[in-house]
Amino acid sequence: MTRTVITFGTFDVFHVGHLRVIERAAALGDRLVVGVSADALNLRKKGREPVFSERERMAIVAALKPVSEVFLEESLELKRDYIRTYHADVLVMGDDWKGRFDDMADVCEVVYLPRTPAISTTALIEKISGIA
Ligand code: C2G
Repeated sequence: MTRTVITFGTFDVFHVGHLRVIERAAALGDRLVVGVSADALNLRKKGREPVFSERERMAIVAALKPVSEVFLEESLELKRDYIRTYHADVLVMGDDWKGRFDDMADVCEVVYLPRTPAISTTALIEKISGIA
């Protein structure tokens, strides 16, 4: 039986922390499906537009070797539907989301992975803005 893993993220200004979580998520199963958060969802959630558009972010994530399939995550509230649609056996999230999706445990296993320290999209944007 194929074990499907699902994970979600914005993956804006793609960096090694993003790569590591995707690699570790993929290692938990046979097939990794990634929900890339929509521009509109980001605007609602973070109050700013991502640097790269949803189409660009999806193209980058889809090109990664450990990723089998990508889709657009339109709402945080639709997690249960996405898990069902993609027949996910495991939901993986970074531990900045620890506890937030425990209620999905009735439809799949829920795993929180530790974040890669000392790197974030926000810090990168600040660093690059300082150089310009
Ligand atoms: N991440 C990580 N280490 C970092 C930075 C990010 O492991 N240094 C992980 C996050 O924990 C997350 C993934 O990379 O699992 C994507 O991070 P973001 O792009 O910041 O995703 P976010 O905006 O939190 O969107 O449904 C949930 C959302 O779509 C998650």
